[in-house]
Amino acid sequence: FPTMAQQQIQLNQSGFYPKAPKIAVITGSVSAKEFHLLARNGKDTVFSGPLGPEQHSANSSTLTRIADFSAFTEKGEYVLQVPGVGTSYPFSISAEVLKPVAVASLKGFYFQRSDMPLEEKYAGKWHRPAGHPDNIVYVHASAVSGRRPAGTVIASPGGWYDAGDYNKYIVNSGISMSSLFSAYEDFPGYYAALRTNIPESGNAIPDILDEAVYNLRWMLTMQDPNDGGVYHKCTNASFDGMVMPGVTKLPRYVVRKGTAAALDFAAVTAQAARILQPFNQPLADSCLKAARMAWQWAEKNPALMYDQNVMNKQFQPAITTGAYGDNDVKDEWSWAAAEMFVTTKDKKYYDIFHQHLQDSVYLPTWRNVAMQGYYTILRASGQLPEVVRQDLPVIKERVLRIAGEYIRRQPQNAFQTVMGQSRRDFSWGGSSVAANQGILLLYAYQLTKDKIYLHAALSNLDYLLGRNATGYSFLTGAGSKATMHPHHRPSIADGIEEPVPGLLSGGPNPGMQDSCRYEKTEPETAYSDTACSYASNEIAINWNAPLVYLANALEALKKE
Ligand code: 9MR
Repeated sequence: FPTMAQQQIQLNQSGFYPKAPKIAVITGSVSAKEFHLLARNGKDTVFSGPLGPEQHSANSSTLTRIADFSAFTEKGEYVLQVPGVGTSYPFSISAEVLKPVAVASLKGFYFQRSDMPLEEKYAGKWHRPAGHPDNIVYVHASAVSGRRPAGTVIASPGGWYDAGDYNKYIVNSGISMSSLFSAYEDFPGYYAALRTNIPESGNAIPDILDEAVYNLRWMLTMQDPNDGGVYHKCTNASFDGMVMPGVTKLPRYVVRKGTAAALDFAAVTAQAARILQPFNQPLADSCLKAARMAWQWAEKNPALMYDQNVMNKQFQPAITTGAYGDNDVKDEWSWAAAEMFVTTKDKKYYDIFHQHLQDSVYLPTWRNVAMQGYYTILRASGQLPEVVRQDLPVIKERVLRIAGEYIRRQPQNAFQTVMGQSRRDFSWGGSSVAANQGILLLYAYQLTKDKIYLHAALSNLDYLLGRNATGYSFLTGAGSKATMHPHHRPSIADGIEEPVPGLLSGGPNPGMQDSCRYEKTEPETAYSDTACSYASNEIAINWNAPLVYLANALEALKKE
């Protein structure tokens, strides 16, 4: 059990890169004026510094004081000591300190695989039999069409489970795949050498792509080959109980085709087509064909919104699993157009992207995906024709404006992270807000080479790994006090004390839409490390994916 002092001293529990900023946040009322860094034996003081002034957090009643030991750069094992408080968790300063986090976050996807056994040599003590085979899936009444009339059965095997539940949703797969593919495209050399010990490790394809292809093949089954439309999800009618995957045998359905699903699918398969070209030409070709068909379907059905409540009034059985409903698909058009253009170089797609440049652009979420297309255009900017280059200043300016705001407000945050500058950062899946802010800052860094952005991105990884008002590391298996009871069915049902590793909890969410026990309820403290709490402690692929990007990008960039 952590001591009182350990619970008062919030820091990245994994540790720090030697030359990077190093900050611990002392919470509560503290009278000491300085802090000390001690060698792990607790005897030798290697560094001392002044504690910053007391700050009142804007997101809770927490008081903080900052201990900044960035000036200390020697590798080793340490504890931080504050007179009158005590000593922190032990942590390391080393160039390798974040590598396990980077690898584990990607390996987390392997543990979400649905239809294959997780063997002990890859899954360790979390090995388990295969889950839902999804080789018999009913076309739901909301999704029947001419060639697939009522009663049609299709196969839709494979893919990752979305989260703590056992359903598979195209919209959420869309942004998750985009984050992983973009991670690869931005750092191909780094990922060529990254191994995560999955069954495909050692083939000629980087592990991150092998992992993504596992889900891609499922996504391809979600397209109706007769018309190019894409089903919104492959799901039970209602959520499974808290059991291991594959235990329940409830019927599975593919549900209603929609515009968001078609465009997210087009974006992912278009990106896959160009990335997989050198590794698997036939698969790349299939992806491009699928992307074009989905796009054409969307052109014919440009605003078919998924509204589960309306659907359930018309069709049986009622579907009550995750909705991922969105009533604005402008950003999906923008993103899909960007991916289609960069893969095909066909200017007709660019024209659509260009039309949407007048729209506002936001930090990426499953509902707001335009920024993913901005990133893709920026990445491809060196190879773009002149007409396209005219828009680049606008795209850069928008990314740099958001990043600039983050930097400007960071010092006012009582935890000095970028995460939490706005109360709204704390919402369902807020951990993905932190990770996506980090990614945006890394694009700003690549554009400017100004290290202020790199360091700000790192501050949000610090947030996720412990420098926050809850004192938890939100990544299972990482840190002295990490999430132990995520709302994740395998972790609940497997009888193993430790949760499945490498999964990112959603984090504080003052909405508290579950009715679980929360000890604290303010925006940055409304977190319940209980299996019950799906609103603050579920895990999800669209939260893990930006963490994969962020942690691995920092690893790839650490020499800079
Ligand atoms: O991440 C989703 C969040 O933005 C929504 O507010 C919430 C309620 O609709 O749903 C979240 O997604 C969940 C999905 O619906 C079902 N699988 C688990 C997802 C994470 O909690």
